[in-house]
Order: sequence, then structure tokens, then C-alpha cells
Amino acid sequence: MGIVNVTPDSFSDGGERFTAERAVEAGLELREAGALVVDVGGESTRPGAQPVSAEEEMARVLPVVSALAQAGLIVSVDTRKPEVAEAALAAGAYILNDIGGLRQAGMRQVAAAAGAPAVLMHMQGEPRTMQDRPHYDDVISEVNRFLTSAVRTAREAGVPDVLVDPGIGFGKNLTHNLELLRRLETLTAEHAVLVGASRKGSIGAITGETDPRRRLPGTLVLHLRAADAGAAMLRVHDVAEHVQALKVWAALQGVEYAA
Ligand code: HH2
Repeated sequence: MGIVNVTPDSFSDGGERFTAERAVEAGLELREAGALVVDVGGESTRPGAQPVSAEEEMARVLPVVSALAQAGLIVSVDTRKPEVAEAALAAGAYILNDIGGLRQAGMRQVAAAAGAPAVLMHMQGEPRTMQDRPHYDDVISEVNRFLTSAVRTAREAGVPDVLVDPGIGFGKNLTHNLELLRRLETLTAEHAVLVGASRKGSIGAITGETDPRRRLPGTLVLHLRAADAGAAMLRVHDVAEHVQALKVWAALQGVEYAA
């Protein structure tokens, strides 16, 4: 899954793609580089980010979703707002990616009505404050319990298919993020799992690299660990580099790379 942020303030590519035209170009390039799905988001969820109105979010993402869908791409929309989700699915998005795990009123119904598969992510708290002092007694069990319940609720509401996501960096410190990846088999044993560690703060915390755009090597290590644990999909900024890494990884496993 390649990332297209149509936002002025995303943590890792802030502003770079902040016009519809530029975002569409970026999406097409990601497809060309080997992305199976392109994830379009109009609200930054980085720690401390300011919320965006539904109108503003729609103005950002709808032209991009619609152009990429018309070009034949599988588009996912990264939003927490049911009105944005509904409009994006009507504009041609196929997958609903919700960092809120479809907990907000209306989200499950929108996905079910559109027959849209969904990504259900775990987050402790809210983006503005989630990194203040995250706490777990046992992070993997608590995340798994949350996701299992979110899957059940989504299924009962009629959502046709789901991927779950432990939400790397969403209300988690470095220890929590590493523990989730170390014990990821707990999740992959029960669910189809998506992992998104691309350029995230944990890599900066380990290495001292403050520029997210220079965190590809660390990203690849975390993502190959996720692949080893059986993750079904990776959410990434650097698609071509991941395709190369995954092809080599697949060859080592003696399996064919498919995307
Ligand atoms: N991470 C981000 C946004 N959406 N969705 C899923 N399912 N999983 C993730 O890990 C995830 C996500 C944050 O990354 P990014 O889009 O690069 O930055 P920003 O939120 O600042 O736009």
C-alpha cells in the first residue's frame, strides 16, 4: 500500500504533495513502482496535529481519489469521518482505512453500505494527545483484544472484509512499538494484518535520525520483520525500494513475490 498524503503538515512528507495535481501524479508513480493499493489521506494524524473539518478534508481528497480510481488504481481512503468516507467511496475509493477502527458512529454503516473492505487500526487515545504517556500492562494482548472485538463489530454491521493494524506509533512508545513487532505472530495467527511503520518516530528514537525522509533503512528492517511474521500488507512511502526488498525476501523464503 503506497501512501499519498494530501496535507500541508504530514510528519514525513509534509506539504510535498499538497495539490491535487501533484497528489495524483504521486499516486500514479506509486502504482508504477509496484503498489497494489494507493492510500489517500487528507488529515495528518501525526502526534499533536490539528484536526481538519470534513469540508476541508473532502476538498483535499475527493479530486485525488476520483482521478486515481478513474485511472484504474485500487484506492483506499484514510479517514476517520463518515461523511468523508461515504463521499470518497462514492468517488471511486474501494477500501476504507480508519485509524479509529470504525468506532465512530456511522463508519461501519458507511463501509457496509458501500460493500467496502476496511482496515481497522488500534489507537490508544486521540492523535493530539496520544503520545503524552501511553500505558499498557501487556501491549500485544491489549491490542489483540481490541482488534478482535473491532473485527467482530465490523462483521456484524456487514463490513465485507477486514484487515487489522496494530497502529505503530498511535498511543505507543518505542518499547510498545518494538514489542508489537517482536510478537506480531500473535496477531497474524488470528487476522489478516497490515503494518505501517514507514519513516515513523521509533526509527528516529533508535537511530537519532531526525529527518523522516532519511528513515528508509530502518523502515525496511521493521517491515521485513513484519513480513517474516506473516503480515499481509505494508503501508509505505517508498514503494520501489520495498518491492525490491520484498522480492529478495520472498526469494530467500523460496516463495514467489506477488502484488
Ligand atoms: N499511519 C499514518 C496514517 N494512517 N493508517 C494505517 N492503517 N496504519 C498506519 O500506521 C497509519 C495510517 C501516519 O503516517 P503518515 O500518513 O505518513 O503521516 P500523517 O498522518 O502525518 O499524514
